[in-house]
Amino acid sequence: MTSSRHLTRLATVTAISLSLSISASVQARELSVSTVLSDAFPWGQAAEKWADLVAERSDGELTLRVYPNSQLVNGDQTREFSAMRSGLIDAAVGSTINWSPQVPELNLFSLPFFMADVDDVDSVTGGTAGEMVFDAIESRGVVPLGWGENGFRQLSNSRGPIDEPADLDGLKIRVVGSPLFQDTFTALGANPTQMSWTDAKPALTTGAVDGQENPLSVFDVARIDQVGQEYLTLWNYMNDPLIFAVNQQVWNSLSEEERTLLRETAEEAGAWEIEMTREQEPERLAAIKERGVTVTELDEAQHQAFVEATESVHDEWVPRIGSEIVEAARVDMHGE
Ligand code: X2X
Repeated sequence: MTSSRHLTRLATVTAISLSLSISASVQARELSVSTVLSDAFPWGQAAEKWADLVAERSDGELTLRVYPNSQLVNGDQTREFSAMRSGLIDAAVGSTINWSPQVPELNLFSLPFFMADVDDVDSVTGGTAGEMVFDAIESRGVVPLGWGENGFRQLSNSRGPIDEPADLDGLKIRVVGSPLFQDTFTALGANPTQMSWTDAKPALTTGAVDGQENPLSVFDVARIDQVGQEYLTLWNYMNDPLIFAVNQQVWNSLSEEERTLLRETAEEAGAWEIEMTREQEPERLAAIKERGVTVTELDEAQHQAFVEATESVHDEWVPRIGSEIVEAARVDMHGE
């Protein structure tokens, strides 16, 4: 081959590969995904898993970029849903609690002592009530795709063991920024203070608050015991499911193939994360005890006292959630 022909071929090859990479970069699309917790926690791992599956199966043509620590909403996790609805963020793996100010139906999961165990949770998310919750989300401009799980939320504090409502009397408890929590902890005689997760750890460290509530995975990974939370009550008062979702306009702009891909991978990543979160709970509890935390479990009578003390929260919130959806959840869990 003469050198000039060689050069021409080289130029052609270069031009072809250049145009290929240009067209690939034109087609490739990146969606932002917001999460509150990073991949040190199962929640963040759920989002990363989703991103991995999408990248793998779309051959890199559709990618998800995870932005943890509520950074896309400047730490204000209760604005995540609005930001997704308005298109400031494309997608999220978010908590039912954090989205409940905009989607009141999501308070279903926060009704105290309504869902007793993971079977109840699965019956609701996989049942009629779960579909109604997804419809409620969709009617507000966001497309829900699948479920994950932050976990059953347990109560910790720095003062002493809690095994009856009177033990909460006057305790300052950090709660998430959803009004239902204000009512639950007020009904229990505590002094609830709403703040974001970003502000929670500093407030626990300085003693500005006496206690908080979060799943075992969060307590364990964030080392909540190291900021003075030495007492932990396992009361399973509510479960905090996660939802994988996408902004409606973004969804409309995707091909049928891409939608199927996003939905299937969200379901898969969610199922993977739910199983992992549940499987890890015993070892997490053991690790927490190992670090010297006093763990209190409630007997039947003690549990019942908490149930009764929070009944007024149901009276107040069932109409706001929608009595049909609450009834549907009851049927999902316990039958007609
Ligand atoms: O803020 C919390 O407590 C957390 C991390 O669990 C949620 O985002 C609901």
